Amino acid sequence: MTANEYIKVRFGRHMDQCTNEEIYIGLLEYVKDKAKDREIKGGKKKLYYISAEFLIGKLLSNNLINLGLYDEVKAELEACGKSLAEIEEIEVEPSLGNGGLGRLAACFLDSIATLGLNGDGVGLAYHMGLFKQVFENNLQNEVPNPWMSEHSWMTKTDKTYKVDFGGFNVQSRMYDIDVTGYDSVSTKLHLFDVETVDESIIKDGINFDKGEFTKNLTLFLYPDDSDDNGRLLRVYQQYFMVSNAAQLILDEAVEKGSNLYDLADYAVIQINDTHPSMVIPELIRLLQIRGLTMDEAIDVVSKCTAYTNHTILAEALEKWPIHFMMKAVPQLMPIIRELHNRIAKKVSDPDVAIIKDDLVHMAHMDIHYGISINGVAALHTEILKETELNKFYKLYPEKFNNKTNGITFRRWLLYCNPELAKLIEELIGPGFKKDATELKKLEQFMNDDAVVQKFLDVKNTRKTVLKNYLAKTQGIEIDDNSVYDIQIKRLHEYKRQQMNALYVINKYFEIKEGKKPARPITVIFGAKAAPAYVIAKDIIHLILCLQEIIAKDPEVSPYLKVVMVENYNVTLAEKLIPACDIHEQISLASKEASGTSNMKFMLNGAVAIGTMDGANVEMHDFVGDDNIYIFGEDSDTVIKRYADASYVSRDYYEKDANLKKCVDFIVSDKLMEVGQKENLERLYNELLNKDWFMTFPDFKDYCETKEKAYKEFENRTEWGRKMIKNIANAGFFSSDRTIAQYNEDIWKL
Ligand code: GL9
Repeated sequence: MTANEYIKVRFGRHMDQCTNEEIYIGLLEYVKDKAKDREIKGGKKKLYYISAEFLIGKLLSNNLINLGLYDEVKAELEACGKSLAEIEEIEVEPSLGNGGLGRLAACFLDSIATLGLNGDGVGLAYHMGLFKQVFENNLQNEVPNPWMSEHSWMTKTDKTYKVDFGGFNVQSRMYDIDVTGYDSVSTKLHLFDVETVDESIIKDGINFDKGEFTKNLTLFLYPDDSDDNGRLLRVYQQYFMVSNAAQLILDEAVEKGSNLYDLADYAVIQINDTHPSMVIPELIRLLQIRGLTMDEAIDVVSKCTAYTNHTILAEALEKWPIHFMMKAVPQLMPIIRELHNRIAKKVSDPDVAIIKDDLVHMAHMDIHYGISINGVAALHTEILKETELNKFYKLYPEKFNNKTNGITFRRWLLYCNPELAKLIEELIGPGFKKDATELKKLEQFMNDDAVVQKFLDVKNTRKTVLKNYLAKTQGIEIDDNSVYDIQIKRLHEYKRQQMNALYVINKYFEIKEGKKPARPITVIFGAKAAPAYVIAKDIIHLILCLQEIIAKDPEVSPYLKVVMVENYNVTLAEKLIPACDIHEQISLASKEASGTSNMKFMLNGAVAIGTMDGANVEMHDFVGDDNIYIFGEDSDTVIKRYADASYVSRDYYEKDANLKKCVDFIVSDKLMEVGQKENLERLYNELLNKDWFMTFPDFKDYCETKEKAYKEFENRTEWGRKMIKNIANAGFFSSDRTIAQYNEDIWKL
């Protein structure tokens, strides 16, 4: 049945008689039906990818592409005067993730289904997602981001579980989202919700009563954890997620014939960051209830779990106070103590203990009791082995492995940049759609100027698409003849948006002094700041203030434009990335575990300016010095600076007059005209007295490297060759490669 016929049956009317809403609902159901036809006939062993975040983005087009229906449906719609792009606007993007970690989980699900692997995602159905960002008076405000509606990708199942907390229990329900593989099977993302959740307790912005756990459990992702109830809520959420996952895993294994002693033949669990770590004691607990001894249960579970580390920042390596655990999940504490004691008997070093100073170290539990621990890029894994987790590496060298991140080329090329996909297909045929390494064949065209011009033309087309999109959706005007310089990622000091902002100030002064750039520059930012992360919000404030004063300055605005897009999300990324000329990957070396937008930009023919950090290092290995702009101190230097505590930001400020001038501008009268004194002074003082992520030592090199990049951008043909070199070498960064490696080394499905 075609979509048109399906809709006719559903609504009793031909497509051209239906509203866009009706067509959207019809297509949604049509796709669900088609996905059902392809449901994987599972083998014995199954992967459960448990994650607090799944940043899935809109699904309609993605699913149509993966099901091979995209062109057909698009044509059907066009035949009756409708446009898929307009229908797509009806879909609301769920904000079930914060950044790379959540988007990675979504790319992984796509690749798992595409490779035909028996694996499902497990997470939570947050009603309001993270939050929706709105700007007011140059400040970030947060409001709820509801996305569930009667007609959505979620299908209500009849699976419900009881989850016990200290002093009360709740009833859960499982909702499923189909995950369609590209020309392959479909699998599932299971999202659990609480039957008693109550959206009406949300008041002004994203505030709600944090103590009403039965009502608030699945309202938000990462609720504010600046007080005890907020932190407790996170423990409740995590336990709710893993208790449901554990019950589901055991049910499914038993259904397939497991006697539970052989659970590892039926299930392997990937623990995505430490949020799902409690799945280990929870499974042990449930196995004991089902008749295994503690010894047996520990033995069984120790063969089933694997842990991925996504960061070396201490703030993200969760440690929960015992008194929280006793309050929220008292049934787990005896098991966690037992797990702790067994290790303590063998290894006396408190640094590797599970319980230390009355805190439960979640990552430590994962490492001792799992089969694998992996980092997410080569450099990151080395840092884990040599420094952060060195003591664990010495204990279990065989458990450590690297899995460099990847992205799905379906969403990040075929869907978001059809013009580029078409050009590539014309040049090397369609094989790259299934085997990303075939992109390498593009290198043969690097010296063919006519072909190079075609890549430049596609880029220009996409720049105009972005220009029109921003005008329409955000009321922002940009010049598509300018160079687009883009930094999009969570707002965090280690990612150093503040350094990019200082560069903007530097350029503002240069223009004022008469040094005009060869071509206008458009600096685009997109970032949400965690609601309780004060300095991150101050950095957003600075950027928005710069945007305003530069736009109002007739001397500067013809040459420089700053744009901070509102509510940066997957949908915006899909428009920004294909249009980008230069992308900013400027984290302090050693701090960005991998980065994944870097890969998306590379695939879309943008050139990076970046530090030797995360996956940038591997990108550099592939394309060489001429095709990526590397600057700044390397990770060894940075790690030494931290170790000997030798960094004093003020020394740099005093010695470098240009840097001083840029930093001082943050608290100048000019900025105070549009900004808030409190925020700007706080940021200024932070940089001057701390600058924990060392922007000042890299600033000069950063400015000079950007000048070089802008200059080389003017040699259009040479630039086009750089673009091709980047696209041709992006194949390694397909999540199909990453997932194949996970399966070969860890999951063994
Ligand atoms: C992150 C890292 O910061 C990124 O460098 C990495 O690419 C991704 C995926 O591995 O993981 N770690 C982390 O905690 N987040 C990351 O993005 N956080 C969020 O997304 C909230």
